[in-house]
Amino acid sequence: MNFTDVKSLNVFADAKRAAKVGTDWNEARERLQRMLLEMNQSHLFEHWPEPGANDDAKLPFLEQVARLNASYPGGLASYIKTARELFADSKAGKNPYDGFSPSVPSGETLTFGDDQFVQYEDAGVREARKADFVLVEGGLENVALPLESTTGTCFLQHYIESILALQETSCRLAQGEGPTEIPLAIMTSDDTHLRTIKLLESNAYFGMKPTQIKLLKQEKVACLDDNDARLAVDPHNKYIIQTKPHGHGDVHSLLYSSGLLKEWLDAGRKWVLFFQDTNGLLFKAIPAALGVSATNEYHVNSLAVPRKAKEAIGGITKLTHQDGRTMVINVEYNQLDPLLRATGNPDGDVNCETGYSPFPGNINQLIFEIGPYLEELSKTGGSIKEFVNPKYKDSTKTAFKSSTRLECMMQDYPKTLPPSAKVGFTVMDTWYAYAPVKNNPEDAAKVPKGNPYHSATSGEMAIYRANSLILRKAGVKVADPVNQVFNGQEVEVFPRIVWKPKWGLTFSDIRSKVNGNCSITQRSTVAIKGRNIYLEDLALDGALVLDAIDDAEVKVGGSVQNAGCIIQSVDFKDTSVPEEVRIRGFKINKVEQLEKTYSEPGKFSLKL
Ligand code: UGB
Repeated sequence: MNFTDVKSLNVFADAKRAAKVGTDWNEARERLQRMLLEMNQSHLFEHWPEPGANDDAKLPFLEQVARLNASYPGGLASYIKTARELFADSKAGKNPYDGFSPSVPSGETLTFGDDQFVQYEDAGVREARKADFVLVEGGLENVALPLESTTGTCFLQHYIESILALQETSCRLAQGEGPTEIPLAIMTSDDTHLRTIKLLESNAYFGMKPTQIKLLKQEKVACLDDNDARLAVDPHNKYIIQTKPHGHGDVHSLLYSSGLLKEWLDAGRKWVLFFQDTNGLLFKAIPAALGVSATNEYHVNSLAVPRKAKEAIGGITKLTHQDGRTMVINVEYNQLDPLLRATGNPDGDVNCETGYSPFPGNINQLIFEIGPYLEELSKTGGSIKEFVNPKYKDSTKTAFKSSTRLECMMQDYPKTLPPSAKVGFTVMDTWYAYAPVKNNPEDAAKVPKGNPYHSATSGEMAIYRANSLILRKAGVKVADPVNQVFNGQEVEVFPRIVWKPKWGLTFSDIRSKVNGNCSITQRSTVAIKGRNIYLEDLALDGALVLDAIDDAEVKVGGSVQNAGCIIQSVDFKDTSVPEEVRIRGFKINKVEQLEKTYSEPGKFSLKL
């Protein structure tokens, strides 16, 4: 077969079948095939039998090519061209930050609970009704996993309830002026789309109106086999092109092309808040961070935490070019070390005298002002600077260990902004802002000593720790933690204190709900589920669950002592236990707990 002749690649020998798919489709197919041949992709057709043979495989193959072509700005030709350029740069060892030298930027640093923090929280809550939330959820983690096992609340439920709590308080403060709902967009992928719909539908959208939530599905991109960007076919089926996720950077083009961003702006909305899938602490940081954006009029605000050297989070860095240009941007964790070494810091990514990297760690929680954001996307269409990360077989850098693809990251958005853009960042303490669940038990146990585990174990313990420390700041006597090892990870175990977002949206909210002399012992558990529950002179040594409808105001005091809930170790290799339990290395055994529920409106006083 002559591979330069597109006609000879005709799929259908059978004229009837060709007619069925239509002339338009056949012409489009021909254009696509011609493009692929011109782009040196004839290997895709080398194994094709005669026209008419194996049509059932050829047709879906061409449909996949058409999808890949349509979902990438500029089509596959542009994808292949960019890949070739990036592979050539990578082979030549070109530093993407050539000409720039890094330094530590200065940004807003917050201290939980001080006066300034409370003021920012207040400003943030007022502004929240004009906010839109965007969850990037195209990766493999699962927002259906519980963020803690005391109540079993899953990540998505917690996020939605937090947004609803913000909405309720913010709209009440605005007294009916302006928007009354906070929308949530979720970027899914083929890996997560259906399961997210199922999770939402089977839980009545966790209390949100179905119309408030929009799902935007990102498409995967084609994998590439070599420096010439030859499209990689599946080793088990040559009629399928291998694909992989393009990265969370897709969120910008999807928000733009779907028209959602414009819709939000037209409805009088002002902010977009991006967040990632499994950080159970995040919403403790949101009100103050939004307050910082509003007060400082930041077009872009990145949330950051102190970063341990070599921790797998990017470093917020000031880059100064030889020509005088500067920008404050995330330098990804795998690029920070080589950049530092190449610019006169022979030790690379290391901790300074504080025990942390001097560069704040990017937690990829970004707050953008919609107006300037949409204006910028109108110029770029939302495309974000891409990069490649091929793993070479040897130092000749000619062959890859496995196929790779172009990737893009949402935090790279400010890279193309003009110097006039107001780009800032906000550093918060890790204990209340960042505890993602990214590592399985084996990987977590391998994390360098002193660096965070980022596992289901540490993620859950971080919730109890944060809530304990917050209650302490609010005046409650919360006992010290004990150290325990689960799945090979040593963690501090604080009392298991959890509350619904509507109970404690901000620090001043929480402070107003605890009074007198309250105390909680280390072995205790408390779950607060009602908005208007007030703790006053409560001594807890055991387990207590409090629930009340919004119209019931309940004052709870006295002393509780019972056998409580006991933490039992579980081995992550024990397959008789469900995975969501095994990955944390423990389960909670509810031996004895006191439960009080108020389902009638009114004022109540409960003396235990
Ligand atoms: N995600 C998508 O929605 N689509 C994709 O194609 C890929 C991911 P990872 P990683 O603070 O935790 C990021 O894979 O590599 C979603 C930042 O780049 O967990 O750990 C996915 O569902 C890094 O600078 O990202 O690194 C998830 O919600 C640092 O900030 C999110 O994107 C780090 O996160 C992140 O995906 C962090």
